Amino acid sequence: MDPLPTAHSGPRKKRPRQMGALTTSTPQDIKFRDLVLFILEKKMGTSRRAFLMELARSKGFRVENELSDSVTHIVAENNSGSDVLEWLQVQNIKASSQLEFLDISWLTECMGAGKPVQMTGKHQLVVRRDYPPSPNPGLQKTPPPTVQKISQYACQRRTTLNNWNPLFTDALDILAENSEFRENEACCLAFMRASSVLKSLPFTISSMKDTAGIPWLGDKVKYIMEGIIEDGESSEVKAVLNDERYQAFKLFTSVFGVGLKTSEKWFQKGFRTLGEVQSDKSLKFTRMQKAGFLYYEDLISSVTRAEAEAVSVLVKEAVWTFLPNALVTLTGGFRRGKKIGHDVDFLITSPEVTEEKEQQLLHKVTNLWEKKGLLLFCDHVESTFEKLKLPSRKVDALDHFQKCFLILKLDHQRVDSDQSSQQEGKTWKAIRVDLVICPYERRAFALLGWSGSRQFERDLRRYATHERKMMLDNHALYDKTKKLFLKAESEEEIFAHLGLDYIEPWERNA
Ligand code: 8GT
Ligand code: MN
Repeated sequence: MDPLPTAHSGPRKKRPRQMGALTTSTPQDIKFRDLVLFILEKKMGTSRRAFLMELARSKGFRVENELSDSVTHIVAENNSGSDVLEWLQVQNIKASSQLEFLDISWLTECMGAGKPVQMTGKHQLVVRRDYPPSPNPGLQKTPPPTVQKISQYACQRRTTLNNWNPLFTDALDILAENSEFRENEACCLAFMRASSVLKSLPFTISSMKDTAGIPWLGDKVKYIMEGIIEDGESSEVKAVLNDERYQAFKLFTSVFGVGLKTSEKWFQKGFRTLGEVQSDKSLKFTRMQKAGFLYYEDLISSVTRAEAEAVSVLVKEAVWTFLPNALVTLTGGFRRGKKIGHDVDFLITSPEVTEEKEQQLLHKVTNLWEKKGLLLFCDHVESTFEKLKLPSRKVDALDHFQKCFLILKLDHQRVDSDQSSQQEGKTWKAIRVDLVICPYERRAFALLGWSGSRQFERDLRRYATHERKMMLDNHALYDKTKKLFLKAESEEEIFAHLGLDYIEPWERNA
């Protein structure tokens, strides 16, 4: 997770995307810095590939010779999405869910236009990423004849990473993000809820008839969906992607430590690129933002599961040096089965530990890393946890446990089958890591809260409040009718208290 906004210039939720390189490290002739292309040679041939690469570069596109983490778009000819995925698998490269697979027709149109053109359904080589193909996908593609009632709450739906409606959900996610950038909370929530419910469907929507009975699809959302069904793309989304404010905010918030407030300030000052921001002498950067710029390239390239596992080993080694019986659990997106993430989140807890020892642990761990030269950035947040405080009513409440937001130096050598974009001479990658420590008796609540997704968490709290007259947060569950705290040793017990069927972590990708 990311630190929540503070009263001053605190960072907000940031999703570093693959935004291309910083001005300093890319040649002048790259015009479109937020795309990094890789052209697949398979079925295309060496000379045609070389010709296309040169052509694209001459038009200002960044084209990589090798497939690396920074690549955002793979362009292929005469290959299906599954062919490309298979090729990646043979190369032992994991496809990130942010990687676009595109047909050559997209590149040809871009060359014609002299700039990136909007990707539509006809360009996209559709494969279901993140999950192995199901044995009989044909059976699932159409809506089941008797549609079960779909709950308005994400915590009553099972949402795996097997998204059957990426065309719609990608569009809605962009619109939600744009509303967030414009601080239009109601709109943002509407788009997020719609996207979330579509992610839980076990079939692809192919006509508006398929949307009957699906909650959260308001008029605006339906209008967008109709556009996509008719034209393979949404003109609203297209307009957002070309919008100056959206592009600038997207770029600015991709820097660790930069949230909406800072982005707004930079945008108002007329800045549009990171190079412009960095070269302005009057701006003051926070320690976090300085680190964000310093490790920008590493931080925008997604963390792979192999990297997360390697970080996990580092964290366990350090924690167990001081508390050998501590439990260290990988949480966040990786616990939900995601193959990539923007950071690595851990929950630490230990039975039979004094409050004092617990309070010191994270400091001891970061001191140890500092001595070893592994700590690139560290921000400790002390605990404000009080045992008797009622759970927060807010769905996006801050949690009160002690935590630290870090950037660690991860040696490539520590990563199994490392495929990461090893820059020449650089033997490590900067990785964002969050550590949270909680009292042992709170571990089930903390684990549930830190496993996400954010939409799943919001709906769990909303469900507790509105359907059960209970209050749930990362620390506790309180029954308002009985006026007592409900204890839980496991996530299953929390679901049971709430009268919910248990939803596994990998079904919480709402
Ligand atoms: P990722 O792959 O982008 O890292 O996805 P993620 O792991 O799901 O998101 P995250 O931003 O790393 O957050 C991990 C989980 O921590 C989220 O699902 C969120 O519900 C939970 N979380 C808390 N407290 C806070 C908080 O104060 N800020 C944020 N951003 N997330 C929090 O429990
Ligand atoms: Mn995370």
